[in-house]
Amino acid sequence: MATKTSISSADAMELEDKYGAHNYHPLPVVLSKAEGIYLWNPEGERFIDCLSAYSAVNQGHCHPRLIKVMTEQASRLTLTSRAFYSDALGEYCKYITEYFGYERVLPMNTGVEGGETAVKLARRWGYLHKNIPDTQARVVFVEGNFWGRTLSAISTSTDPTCRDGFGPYMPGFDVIPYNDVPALEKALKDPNVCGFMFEPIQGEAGVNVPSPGYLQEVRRVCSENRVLMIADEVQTGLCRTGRMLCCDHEEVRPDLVILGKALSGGMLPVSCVLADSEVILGIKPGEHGSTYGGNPLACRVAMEALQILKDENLAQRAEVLGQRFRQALKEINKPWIKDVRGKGLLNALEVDPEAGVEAWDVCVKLRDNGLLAKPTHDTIIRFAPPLIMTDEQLEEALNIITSTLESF
Ligand code: IF1
Repeated sequence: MATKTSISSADAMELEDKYGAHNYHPLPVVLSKAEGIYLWNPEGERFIDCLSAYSAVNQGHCHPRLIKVMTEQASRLTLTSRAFYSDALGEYCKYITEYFGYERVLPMNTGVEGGETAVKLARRWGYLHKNIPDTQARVVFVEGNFWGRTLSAISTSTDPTCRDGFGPYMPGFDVIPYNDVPALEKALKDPNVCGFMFEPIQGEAGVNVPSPGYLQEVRRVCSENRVLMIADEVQTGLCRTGRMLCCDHEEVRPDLVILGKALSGGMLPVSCVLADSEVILGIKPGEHGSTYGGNPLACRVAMEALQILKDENLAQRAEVLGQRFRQALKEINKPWIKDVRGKGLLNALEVDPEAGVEAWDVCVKLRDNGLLAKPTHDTIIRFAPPLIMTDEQLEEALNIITSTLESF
């Protein structure tokens, strides 16, 4: 049971409203305790988490193994900066590169820092290995992309909410349609293109699953044009879609893989770029980094978070549970349900905007019935529970979702 905290939900929301930036519009629910798939508010009410902090807690909230490792390391050594060595970073680099089959890793903190790092690595590779004239390197992105909130990231965005009012924008980026191989072939013919960065399933855009074979075609076109294939697996990676990496669904090996979110199982921000030496060693000492990048606490927690994914067979669990989830939602016969789609436990229900049912209202009702999900782009409800969910817990969640959807 949740322990009573000193502040009420109402007070917590009021304080945030009065003293905080208004850069979010959260669902009106306050969380004060979490364990596994469950969240509690200060009043002790329990909810099933179907967002997983946007896929950052694939291992479940407050996983005991992560708490143990984090507590032990935190009481020993948390941060050295990269001015000195630590006894954890080398071990972590070996572990994670062998885990994913890449030669090297560049450790950062947030997912968007991983994306920025990937763009810098690709541009540098273009100058060193593709003879692109200095400052002329281009990276191609896709419509509907989301890779964070920095000025580079929003410079590639096609979402006015992310982009408008923050110009001027980063040059050297092109945007083409997603899931469009002819458009990719045309764009990558430009000899100044050094990289193509994309999500193997677009999360924020609304769980956009590309056509079967798209990932293999991306691999082919990138290889044929000597363009680095950069997979942003910050949200789709780490077992979320039913494979260790989403690109594994088509046995495709990107040149760069960006990881974040569940890389720490929700303990602290940990991200990285995985690639081979020709790419990663393009950045020389002192040319890139961050205060916390590769800190000992992050290294130990990330190794444990990755080990849990394997020990608890979470890719297979996501695959099996996801199939059951989509099958159950597809059986709900409502005219306002436009689509149910996804892979593994990254799923979405799309509401028909003409049908007079608001996704927000559905999410508020789900909250009242004890389950938390959040709409994206007004009409799409993303369902992404922690991957550790048991069969019984899935049925519990489906009972709540089904009864709630039936009530609209
Ligand atoms: C917010 C969205 C999800 C990501 C992918 C990189 C990043 C993200 C594929 C950057 C981050 C987060 C950001 C957070 C909400 C959430 C989100 F709705 F914004 F788009 F998940 F879909 N690549 N996504 O999804 O990672 O720097 O945040 O660690 O900004 O509201 P980050």
